[in-house]
Amino acid sequence: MSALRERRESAYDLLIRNGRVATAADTTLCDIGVKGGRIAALGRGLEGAAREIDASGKLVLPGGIDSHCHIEQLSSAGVVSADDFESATVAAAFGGTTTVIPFAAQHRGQSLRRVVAEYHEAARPKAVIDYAFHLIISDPSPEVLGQELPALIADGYTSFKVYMTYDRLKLDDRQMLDIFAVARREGALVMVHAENHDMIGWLRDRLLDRGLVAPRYHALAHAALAEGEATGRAVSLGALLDVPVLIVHVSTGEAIEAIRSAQTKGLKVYGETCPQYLFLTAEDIEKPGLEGAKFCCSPPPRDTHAQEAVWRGLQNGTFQVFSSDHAPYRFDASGKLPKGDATRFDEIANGIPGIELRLPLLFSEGVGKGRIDLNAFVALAATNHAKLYGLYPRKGTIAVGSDADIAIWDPERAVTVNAAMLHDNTGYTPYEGRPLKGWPVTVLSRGRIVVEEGKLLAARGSGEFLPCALSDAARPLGRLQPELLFAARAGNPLV
Ligand code: DUC
Ligand code: ZN
Ligand code: ZN
Repeated sequence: MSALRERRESAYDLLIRNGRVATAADTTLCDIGVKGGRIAALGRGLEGAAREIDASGKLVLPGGIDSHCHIEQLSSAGVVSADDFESATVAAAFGGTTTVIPFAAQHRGQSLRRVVAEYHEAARPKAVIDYAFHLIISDPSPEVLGQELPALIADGYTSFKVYMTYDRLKLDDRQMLDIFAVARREGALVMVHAENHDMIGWLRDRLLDRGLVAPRYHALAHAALAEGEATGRAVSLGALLDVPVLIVHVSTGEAIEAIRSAQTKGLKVYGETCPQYLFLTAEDIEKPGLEGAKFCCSPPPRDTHAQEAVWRGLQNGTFQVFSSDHAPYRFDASGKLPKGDATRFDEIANGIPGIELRLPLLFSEGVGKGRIDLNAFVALAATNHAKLYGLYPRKGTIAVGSDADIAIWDPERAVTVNAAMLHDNTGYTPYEGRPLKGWPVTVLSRGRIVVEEGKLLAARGSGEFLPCALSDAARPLGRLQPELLFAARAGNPLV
């Protein structure tokens, strides 16, 4: 064998040939050469690899990033989600996702550092794809604000979620400002669950007083106005301190308007939405008996007008990211229905599964039906998540030097959703019976084949932790309000 031939044969570990390669920017017919887990070359007619995949007729896309999912998390009401890091990451991979960013969730009184260590212990032996962590802060004590949070941000936990509702998670405006001030100083990104706690509580109590306990009343208590008000307030709190904010799981026109109007003013306000707000409505929660509990999440699915507003928000760039908010609970007393048949709407565990179907749903109904183009799909599925959370360009794109995290999609594959075909541990899917077109058939993580033609090939524990960098998205505008400028002159250390 000549020296030249030997050199050619060892050029790549893997070649993906003849696929239509799409990024958030463009679509090209080309080959991808992978070496040492990274993309080593993009071009036509690449040669010399130990293994080749023929992607003729297929789409070759960056693996998805699901930056909002709850895995092995104990809810604030004490219910454990159905998936562990193995079942959740396997399900994610089968749906074309190669990175997840779940939460290390602090309950009141807990040390954030300890919480993070526990989530690592849970994830390390089980994850089959790569993962980072956001923090959930429910107890912004002086210790958390002054020491734990800055140290954790420096260690690669550069985003955190705060809640404006839920009895055991809710922060008041003052606590939110305390956390925003730390985010500003350290360069971290704040994610906000925006619903007005008192509006929801007031409505809930009126409904319960009247004996109205069925799941359908969950959607009534979580009024669209409660989400709109809290979204506007979160935007104002961010503007007061010149802190970028990301409003998560946006479901309604009122909230979309608040986000859009802030963006129009030039504020760094970002939006996330999820499959449940495009593909479900409050009518699903009205299903007979307790069946509607399968569709209860917060905020709840709303009506077809809200669905249209969410589609428009995806089309006009109000939303940067499309995540699952995967929060799976089994349909029994261990999960959704803590009091069995006697469970009232306000006792139902909030959350629905979606980690595997997130991208097939958006591809089929978005790209397939001409609502968004393929490059917008890639941005919403992967690239923008990596940019917002400090993982770009290692993750979220197909470029020389990036990790070879790739999903090869058959755009013609027809699939009818049923719970038995999915890989999570929920036991049901809210999307049962949906006909979809387009499916990820081969999924690679750092060049390793994780899923191929319906088979899992990656080993438990082969996923790696990803520390996140600070992102440009989280950098303040530098436009201080007069009140804050005054405080800064007076030497306020938070400014
Ligand atoms: N709402 C949340 O805030 N988190 C998990 C699921 C849900 O419905
Ligand atoms: Zn939330
Ligand atoms: Zn959530």
